[in-house]
Parts: sequence; C-alpha cells; structure tokens
Amino acid sequence: MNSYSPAKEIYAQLGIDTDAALEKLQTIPISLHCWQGDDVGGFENPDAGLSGGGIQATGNYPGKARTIDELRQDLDKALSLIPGKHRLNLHALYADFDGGKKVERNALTTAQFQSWIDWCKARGLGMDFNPSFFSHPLANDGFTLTSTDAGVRKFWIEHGIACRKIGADIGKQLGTACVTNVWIPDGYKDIPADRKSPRERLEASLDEIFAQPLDPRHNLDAVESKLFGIGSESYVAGSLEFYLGYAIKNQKLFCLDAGHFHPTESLADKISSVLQFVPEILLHVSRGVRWDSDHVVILDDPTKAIMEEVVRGDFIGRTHIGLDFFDASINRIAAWIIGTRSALKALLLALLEPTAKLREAEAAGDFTARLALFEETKTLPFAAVWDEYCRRQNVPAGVDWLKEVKTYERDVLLKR
Ligand code: RNT
Ligand code: ZN
Repeated sequence: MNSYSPAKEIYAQLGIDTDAALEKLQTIPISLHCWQGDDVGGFENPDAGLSGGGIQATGNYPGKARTIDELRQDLDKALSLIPGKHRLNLHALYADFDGGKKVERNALTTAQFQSWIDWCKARGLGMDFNPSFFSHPLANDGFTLTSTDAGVRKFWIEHGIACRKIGADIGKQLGTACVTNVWIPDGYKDIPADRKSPRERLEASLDEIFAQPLDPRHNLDAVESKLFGIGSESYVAGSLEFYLGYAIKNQKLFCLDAGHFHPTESLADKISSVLQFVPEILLHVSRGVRWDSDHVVILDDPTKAIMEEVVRGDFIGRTHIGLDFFDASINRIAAWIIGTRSALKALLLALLEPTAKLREAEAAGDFTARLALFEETKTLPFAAVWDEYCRRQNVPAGVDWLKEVKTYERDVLLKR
C-alpha cells in the first residue's frame, strides 16, 4: 500500500512540501568510504592489513574484499541499494598497481588511481581522496608528519604533496572538486613532556604539503582533528584546537568527525561556529561508542542533529558529507547500506522540518510552541516519505534491500 499521499497531506498542513524535500535530497551526495569494504586494509601487498594509526577494525565476518575488483563489485552492490547519486571516498592505500611494481607512497601519481577514476566516471560518481599516514613501516611508531626524524617527515610530506596532485587530477577528470583530507595518527600513549614541538613540526609539515596552490575547482584540502586514539590516549598532535587554528589561518576545509570528540560534546553545535571562520567543512559521519569512534552510522540523535544543523544553517553548499566507519563483525555491504541510508534518512528528516514555524515561535519568544512543535514533528509519517524516495530512485524501500544482500552473501561473499 502506498501511504505517500496521506503523508504528504499531513506534512502540508505544517507548511512542509515533501516533494520539494525529495527533490532537494537527490542533489546531496554522500561520499562512500571505500575502507568499510575490507576493514581499512588496502591492497598494497598481498597481506596488507590495518596496522597502527590508532584505529582498529574488529570482527571476522566472512566475505571481505581481497582485491580491488572484489571491492568494486561490493561497492556496486551497495550503491545499487542506496537511493541517490553519491561519491567514492578513496584512501591512497587502495592504489592500483595493476599487477606491476609497487610504487612507494611518496612516489604515487595519478597513474595508480586512473582505474578508480575511470570506474567512478563510468558510474557518474564524484570522488574524494585521502593520503594514508598509517599501515606502513615508516608509521609503525605512530609518528608521521610530527616525527623527530627529518627523513621520515620528508617521506610523509612527499606523500601528502603527491596525494594533493592526485586529488586535483581526480577533480579535473571527473568535473567535480575532490576533497583531499589529511588525517594523521601522531600522538602519545602516555603523558608527554613536550606538547609543543610535535605541533610545531606538524604545522611546518602541513605548510610544505600545502605550499603549491591548487585550483579549488579541482582539489579542496581538508584537515581532520581527533581527541584520542588507541595508543594515543594522552596526546594527539592534531587536536581540535590545532587544526581549527590551522584551518582558519590557512582557509582550509575543517573536517569534523562525529567520533572525534568527548561523548558529551555535540558535533552539531560546532558546525555554525566553524563555518563562520572557514570556507567549507567536511563531515565524517560516524558513531562513537565508548573508546571506538567508528561504529556504523544509525539514525540516532547525534546524526539527526548534525543534518538538522546543516539544513537549518543553509550550509548544504558549504558542507561535504562523507562517512567514516568500519565494522568487520557484520556483512560489510550491509554496513555501507545501513550507514548511508541512515545518514540520508537524517538528512531527509531535517529537510522535512517545519523550519519556518519553529523560527517564528523562537523569534516571538514562544519557546513553549517551539518545544511542542519539535516533539510533534518527531512522530510525523516520515517512513512513508522515505519509502517514496526509495521508489522514485528505483531502490528497494523498507528492509527489502536486505534480501538482496543475503542473496549476494550466499552467491558471492561466502564463495571467497
Ligand atoms: C581516524 C580518522 C580517519 C580514518 C580514515 C580511515 O580516526 O577518522 O578519518 O578513519 O581516514
Ligand atoms: Zn574520520
């Protein structure tokens, strides 16, 4: 039964145009992180795996992608069950050596990513990029751009420079700017005696990486802060204050990862402040659970609040939405689908908010009406509008997608 028409009526009574919301939603891409498909391993060598970096994928669900082809096949499956047109977010450790000789990270060029660009082009997807400052012998002690060893620093600076060039080529070839995001794991497990020097080295390293101006139509630089990681519990060089200062000073994009703050802090609250001083932001939509910052995104209050802020502030044009989670304990394709569909649902909910009425009440000082409206909005027939969106985008509505994933698991994943 199609319950869209009555739902549309109910929303209309509150002054909300559901068709307009659905039109708007299809213009907002979400950048799908490649690394959910193989537990952040990459394919640099046959036994590549996530190491160090203060991040960890846990679980051993069968069917993990073992090659670039398998990862692409899985991404295609996930994308076919997610409504709308999206983007691919690729890490440098997913370089394609095409069976040839491995290229070191500081020597990477667009050639090692051309097959990914072509893959995106064939599907009409935009692409974003990330230098990989982890899972590498020169990052094993946990220090990259802040290393006291000038040679190690140089290697990672060169990697950063190489990745920006690749980012610009990606953006040029695909006709949509590539967001190239710098995140480094550098920090201390235990209390440091010197908090200052690593940050000074980090600023100098970043300055070298960003020295060459690039056309913002092709490449946009972002920097990502973090509160703590596994093995960097006491000190992270790239803290919020460090990167926010750096981004404001140098007018870079600031990347806000939902798992990178104290649990009682609200990422949503930071958006309007940060966008007052930097041109654009990158969101890493994620879910922190206790010590982990990378659980699969669900339709929870923090995620809803983030999307509400993006919509309420009219920030969509200045916000790049990416996902960042990795769960190896459930079907990895389902993880992508659940996380992306949940992020989209949060966006749609925000687009269906009776903003004008809420603002009116607030401006009149009628906080009673504001609270009443917020509460009533929560039980509007949202599911009918979401299902209609899925139908219009030709993907299964409701939980029907799960059947397809189960079939894919039986026919493809379990045979790996
Ligand atoms: C780690 C950061 C970073 C990574 C990815 C793989 O805490 O969130 O964004 O998750 O780059
Ligand atoms: Zn992140």
